[in-house]
Amino acid sequence: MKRTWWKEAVVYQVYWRSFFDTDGDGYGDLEGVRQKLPYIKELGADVVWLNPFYVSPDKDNGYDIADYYGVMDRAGTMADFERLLKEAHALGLKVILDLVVNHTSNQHQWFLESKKGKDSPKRDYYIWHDPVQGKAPNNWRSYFEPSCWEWDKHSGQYYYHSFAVEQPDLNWENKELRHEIYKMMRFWLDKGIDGFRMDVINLLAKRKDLSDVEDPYNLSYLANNPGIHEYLQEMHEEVLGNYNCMTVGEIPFVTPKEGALYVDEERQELNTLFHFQIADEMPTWDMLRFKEIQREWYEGLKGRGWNSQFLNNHDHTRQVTRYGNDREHRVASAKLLATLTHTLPGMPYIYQGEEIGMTGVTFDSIEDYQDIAMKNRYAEEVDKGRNENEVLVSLQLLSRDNSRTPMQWNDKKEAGFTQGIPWMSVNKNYVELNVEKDMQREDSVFRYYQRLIQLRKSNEALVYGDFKDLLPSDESLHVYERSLREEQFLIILNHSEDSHPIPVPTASFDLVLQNLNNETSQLQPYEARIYKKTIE
Ligand code: TEU
Repeated sequence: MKRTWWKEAVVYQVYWRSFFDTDGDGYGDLEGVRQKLPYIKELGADVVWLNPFYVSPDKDNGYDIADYYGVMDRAGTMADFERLLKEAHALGLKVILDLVVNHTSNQHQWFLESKKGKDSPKRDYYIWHDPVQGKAPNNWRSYFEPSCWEWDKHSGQYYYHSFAVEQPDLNWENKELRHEIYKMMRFWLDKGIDGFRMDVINLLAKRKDLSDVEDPYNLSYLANNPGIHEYLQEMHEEVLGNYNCMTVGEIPFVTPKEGALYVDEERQELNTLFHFQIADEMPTWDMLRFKEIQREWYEGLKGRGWNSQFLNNHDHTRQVTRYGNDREHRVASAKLLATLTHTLPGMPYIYQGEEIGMTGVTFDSIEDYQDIAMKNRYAEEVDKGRNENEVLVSLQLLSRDNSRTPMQWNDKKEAGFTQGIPWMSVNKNYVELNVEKDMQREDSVFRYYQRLIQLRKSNEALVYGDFKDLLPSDESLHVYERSLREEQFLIILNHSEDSHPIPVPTASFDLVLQNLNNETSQLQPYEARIYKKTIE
């Protein structure tokens, strides 16, 4: 496939509010990100993805935007952002921003105007509907609420929201609105940013048929509706095609077949995507399903478009807790998971803290959780009469707060994250598990990430190479090849707690990276090895 800078890049995701606080308000900030750019550079990443920092009442941690052109006080100022961008570029790092255009905050001027009544000039910027037989138009749920419809007494209509009540969905059928969004995108691109991560971008087009669905809990009806590809092609034509930028769409509910429609290079929509087949179908590790998903996406996108590899982000429990072993095999399993995301076909994404093997958290009380998705779900279930503790326990493993605890920089006060009171409690294991400690050790998770990233950078086969799963039905071992012309890599991962003999011949290969100190041919629990062969 055509070579591009972003296909070769490693992205580092910065959830700035939990990254580094420089003004003592307990929230990370843009100035904190700027100060830590050399750290990200040292790791070896090429692109920094910043979660939303626009003006926002912060009901959903910045995903409820009240002004797309400003910076929220908690994050800093526009001057802070400009300085951060300039320094990132000087270090050779690119910066991509979160583009949240499926919805705004209910405090956005557009919504305040739209809400004034049926005659408002902005009424049609959002999706309003009359009641049907005195009730909401249908039984559709939203991500965060039991119904996607919210009643507005003043104008006597319901408005539509795919997420919280405070996040009304924009009406993409309205041409004027679409052009307002394109204008805003140009504003940031003209400032010099290098692209966008596009929040739930496949939700922009809504279902026309408003009849009830059989299973309202399967939210797939919110996504991939007719019209979506026309919007994305228009966005490409109006904006994206005129810049040397990258786009990664957050695209829940897609199979490889539908996914290809978003990223096929001929179609001029998006560059790459996050699909959620792993996150949604695998609450815990499921080797056979994982292998199948990888094979299907590889086949589905081969020669057409580019995949992305991630196992966690700010919405999903930290990978070492969810898919590894965050106790006695924490270091080995963190490295094994890194090996996976950096050697499977697609771009690797590192979520802050993953590079030192940070773990998820369990808080004892619902009061200690902040996540709107979890809190709303808790209230809904408890309202049904379910036992409070049972509900809490059922939501803990996948709570979004698992990945949102502050970055652990050192063993000082609040892990070196803030001089104030952190907006969210620091994980208690920071005394042992922190950046400072990891950087001092040659065998740490951080050092392993550095080597892995360098290996990928110096071997095109790990980026552009063909992929072949050598043991599709083994439940413990994941063994695959990446090959390009004369280069061939063999990746052997023991994703299990038992030891196993190496299952394929390795005599003609050189061992180039290994996560454990083991010279035998018996793979230890969570052992990962990368072999390389140069074909004569
Ligand atoms: O997340 C959307 C979202 O909840 C899904 O993509 C979900 O992660 C997926 O279906 C797997 O279950 C985005 C943001 O990342 C999130 O933080 C926001 O709360 C949400 O959109 C609303 O903007």
